[in-house]
Amino acid sequence: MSELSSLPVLLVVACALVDVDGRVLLAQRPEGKPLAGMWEFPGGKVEPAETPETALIRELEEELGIRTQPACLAPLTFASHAYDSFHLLMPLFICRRYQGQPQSREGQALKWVRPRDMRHLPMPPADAPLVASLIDLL
Ligand code: 9L3
Ligand code: MG
Repeated sequence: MSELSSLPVLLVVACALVDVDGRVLLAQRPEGKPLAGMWEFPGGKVEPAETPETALIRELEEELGIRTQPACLAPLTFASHAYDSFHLLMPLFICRRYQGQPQSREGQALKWVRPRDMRHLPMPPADAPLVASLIDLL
């Protein structure tokens, strides 16, 4: 892990949603947001009084319309990346059991990608180094 800079820390949580063929769902950041066009693991900011797990369950329902439970989320690895104005800490959970079919609820494009094919996609600098752990696992 890299050392923490003096920047404010932003705690974000992300998910590798895995299908029966070992593909993982990526979401494309929409126009108008920072890092627009990049393919990321779905997730978002951990709000005050949330745990990473409860934040991720909320984000997955808001962004994809799926439901899951803490017991279905396993911690895999985490990102630590200094952006210009904040330092992002982002645990990545893996989830194979959820209810519903992921749908784009916020206008973001979605696609299922094999981890080894992710290196051909533009990913945010925090997300890209996490792919190695998925390649090892899946
Ligand atoms: N971020 C990076 N990778 C991800 C996620 C979900 C988020 N897989 C970064 C992008 C933003 C910050 O975290 O700089 C906050 O995310 P958002 O609230 O703009 O989606
Ligand atoms: Mg988000």
